[in-house]
Amino acid sequence: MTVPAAPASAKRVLLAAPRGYCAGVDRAVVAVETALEKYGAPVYVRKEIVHNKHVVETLRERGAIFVDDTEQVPAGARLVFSAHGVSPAVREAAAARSLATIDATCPLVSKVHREAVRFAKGDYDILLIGHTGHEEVEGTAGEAPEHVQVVNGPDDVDHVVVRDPAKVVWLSQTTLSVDETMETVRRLRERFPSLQDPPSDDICYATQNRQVAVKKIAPDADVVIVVGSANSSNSVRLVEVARQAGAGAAYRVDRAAEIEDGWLADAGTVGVTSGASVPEILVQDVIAHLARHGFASVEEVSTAAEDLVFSLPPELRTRRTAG
Ligand code: 0CJ
Ligand code: F3S
Repeated sequence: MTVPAAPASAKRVLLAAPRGYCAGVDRAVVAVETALEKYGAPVYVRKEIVHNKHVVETLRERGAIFVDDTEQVPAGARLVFSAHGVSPAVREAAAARSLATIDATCPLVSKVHREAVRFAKGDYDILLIGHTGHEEVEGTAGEAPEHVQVVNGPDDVDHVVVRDPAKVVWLSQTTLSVDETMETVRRLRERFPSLQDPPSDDICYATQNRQVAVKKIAPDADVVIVVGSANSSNSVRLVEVARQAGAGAAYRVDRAAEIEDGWLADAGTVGVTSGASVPEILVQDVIAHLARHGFASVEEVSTAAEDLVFSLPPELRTRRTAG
């Protein structure tokens, strides 16, 4: 599909699709909502359930208490693990406090955990491409700390030291830039020609689809606005991908009020997208803001259809009565 050309004078919005919530985020947010309904407030959540300010504030108002550590949760209370996953050490710490845990880890993150466990059992050196300090990376690395080393990107490759270059595999965080990760892998393979690939893509379908969609609109956009929070890896990657794909400029905002008039002053076409942890209401607020600034025409540019849905964690599934 080609992006329709705009008349020279028209101000328009190109709205990327897919954008916004992925299956794992939807499941995690609904898990906290359901836990609040089922057990009543408070429900404790370890870290931000997803990396979005609006989501966290809304759930906090409804009775969720966000903590950094299991130590902050009263013994015996109910604790939800965030979509980004946790290490076995965190699970053990929760069990030691007799916490009733609900695991909202995205199944696609759990899949990477299983890969790490499997390759560690085979005594591989595991090169985990991802961002040091990100919760997902801490959780995955924590499955096999003796075998995993984190590679932060292409410039980190020269620092990698392995025991046996013939027995090395790369895995990755689910929310990275596909292009940058392929460059990291290319450089790793230059150093370790026997480098093994993961059994399947670790960068998830939602991350990939949102990057493909923003690449489609970016070359025609004077400005791309990405809705997402500053700590949302996949949202920040969308800003970078938009710039690399030819957007005149690209900015991240948490909400419409953060859009600066100067960004729009000389723009004819504004691209809009959102990260996987971003509720659609925030995008619609941006669309309304742009309409008030003369960008009344909105064309959605779709590069994929998504219909994946994950079932809730088992503790929260409603039982069907027989009959
Ligand atoms: O790691 C994940 C399971 C992705 C969750 C959705 O996005 P977000 O913004 O909460 O997290 P990232 O910082 O990983 O993109
Ligand atoms: Fe899961 Fe990917 Fe979303 S790993 S939480 S489907 S961004």
